[in-house]
Amino acid sequence: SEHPTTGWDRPSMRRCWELLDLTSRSFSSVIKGLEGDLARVVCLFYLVLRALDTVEDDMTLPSHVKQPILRAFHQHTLTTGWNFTDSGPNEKDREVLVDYAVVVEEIRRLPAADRDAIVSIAQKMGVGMADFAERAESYAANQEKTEKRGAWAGEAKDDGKYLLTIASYELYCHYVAGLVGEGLSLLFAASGKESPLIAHQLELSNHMGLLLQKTNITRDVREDVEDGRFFWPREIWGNPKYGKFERMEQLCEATPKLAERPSAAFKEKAALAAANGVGQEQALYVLNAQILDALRHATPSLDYLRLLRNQSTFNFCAIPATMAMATLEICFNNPKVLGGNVKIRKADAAGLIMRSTNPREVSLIFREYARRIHARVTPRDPSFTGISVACGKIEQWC
Ligand code: PS7
Ligand code: MN
Ligand code: MN
Ligand code: MN
Ligand code: MN
Ligand code: MN
Repeated sequence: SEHPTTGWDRPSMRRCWELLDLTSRSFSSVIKGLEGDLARVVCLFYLVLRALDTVEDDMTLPSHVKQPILRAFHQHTLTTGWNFTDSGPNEKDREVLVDYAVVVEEIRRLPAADRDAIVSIAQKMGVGMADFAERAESYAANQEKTEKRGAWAGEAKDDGKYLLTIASYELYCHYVAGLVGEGLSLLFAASGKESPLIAHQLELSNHMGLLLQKTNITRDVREDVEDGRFFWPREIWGNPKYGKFERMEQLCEATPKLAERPSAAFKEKAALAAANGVGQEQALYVLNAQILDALRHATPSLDYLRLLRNQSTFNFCAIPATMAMATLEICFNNPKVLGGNVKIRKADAAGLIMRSTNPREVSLIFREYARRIHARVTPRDPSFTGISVACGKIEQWC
């Protein structure tokens, strides 16, 4: 029979487990694998953040609706009966918001330490998302004016449409993923299954979140650009050592959409782009620079994993991390990233789930992917030295 504390006896918690399966492609099984109560607590944390992210992602919501919801989401999370039914019909996870009252009901039942951790992370994340969304909004309002500003110059302030600096890219990733790592560490410590010290390893848990988020943002570039979302920082893609990109959209323009046959006109356009320094070869240099930037988080993530003592929390953290390394490896220098979405093969994913059970094995997996990237970088690539050094460091870490 089910462990009583996982809440199978309550209709509201049953619905929450269903919502987890409906909305999570990668986290549902690792969350269910957590020991005892931690599975239920992390499931609820996931649903709160999934709901918040659905509001953030909904480009059909006007700013005067989106802004206050993001900023007060932590309060809604404690308000009995609260829900939100106005998400755009295309939001894939809108059900979590429509049924949010069951999440609220279960959050209110949690021990205070768990509830406070979840609510305070939701507050910080919601405010961070709102701040970034506000920039995009002010861009749309002043579109002409902003587009006339110079290209890559390392300006201190983001212009709204694009993230300008690596620092602002990291701040955005901190809000949407570093804070998840921080919250999970708080919940691990509160459960007593991990040392209380893990809750204070904010730098390491942030690195772990950034490894995952930067991998996701790098892999999803085509889909995100087509949706009008520009997460790669101009400090990387606008750097003249890779090409002559003035708009982030140009990174995908010289590559046909995956599974579509390029027309003669398209090929002509792509050749012209190459001649102008904004072709596929240059876009791949930018992609590889994005991957190099993500790889900086690999060794600190291994350090974080080494602090874990519980088998179920270890698996929960290690599986997404090895998946991220596998994703960086298939994305490296791969034109398919610019044309659409690449995914790890099912069998490879299954192998990683089996193997990601102890720090030594995980270090070996990281080393293997680092070696493969290392072996594929060419001296022509402006990131050649950087990639070699970064991969060498990962290969030496265990
Ligand atoms: C609470 C497990 C383990 C110390 C909803 C796990 C979207 C990459 O492209 O949904 O939108 O489909 O595939 C997860 C650190 C966060 C960071 C972030 C909460 C690791 C809201 C996950 C997941 C910290 C913002 C999934 C960062 O991407 O993206 C729980 C340690 C949610 C973790 C988002 C992204 C997660 C993400 P897409 P996905
Ligand atoms: Mn996803
Ligand atoms: Mn989002
Ligand atoms: Mn999203
Ligand atoms: Mn994504
Ligand atoms: Mn998405």
